[in-house]
Amino acid sequence: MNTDNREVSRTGTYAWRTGETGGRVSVNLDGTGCFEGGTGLGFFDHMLDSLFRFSEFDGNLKVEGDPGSRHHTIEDTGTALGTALNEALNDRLGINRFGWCLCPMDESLVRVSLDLSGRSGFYLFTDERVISRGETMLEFFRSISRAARWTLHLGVLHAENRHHALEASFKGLGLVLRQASALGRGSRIPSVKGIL
Ligand SMILES: [Mn+2]
Repeated sequence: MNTDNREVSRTGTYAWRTGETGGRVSVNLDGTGCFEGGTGLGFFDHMLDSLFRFSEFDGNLKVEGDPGSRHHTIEDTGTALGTALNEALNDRLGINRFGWCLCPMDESLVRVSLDLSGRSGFYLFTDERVISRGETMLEFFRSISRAARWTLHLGVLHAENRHHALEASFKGLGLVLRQASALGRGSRIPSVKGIL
């Protein structure tokens, strides 16, 4: 076994085809923030571009979405990306594990806290006047959290504009992913249990 994690390529891929959507995705945790491809949903692609930019991961995504349902396209893209990220994180050896930030965008302020724990969870606090619990874009955070096996707390602390609040959420997730996935602990598993 190679215990020098810097020599292990931290990449993941996933391809899928269901009755609703299909596609393939590849990610590289040690990238430069370059995002290629898309889902055909302009606003969602803008959000994914922000996520990759600030995580400094490289991503290539080709999704044939469900023309009848944005919900299916967004949810399945989250599952695919999460599955690829889980593969790229491998045994999670040597990572920081935790990441957190307060991310502003104009009047909106979002708190993002991430634990690459190996346990799936998504917890939401939100200003329901602007981002309701039924907001379709939130399906992405739910499905990626499930597939990537991480615990994510998203808090929309203040918002007056949906676009700004969502963009701060995606940028914030990028920032905390960069922090939590960064290598800095040699060959240690960052858990007292010894496994993530
Ligand atoms: Mn924007």
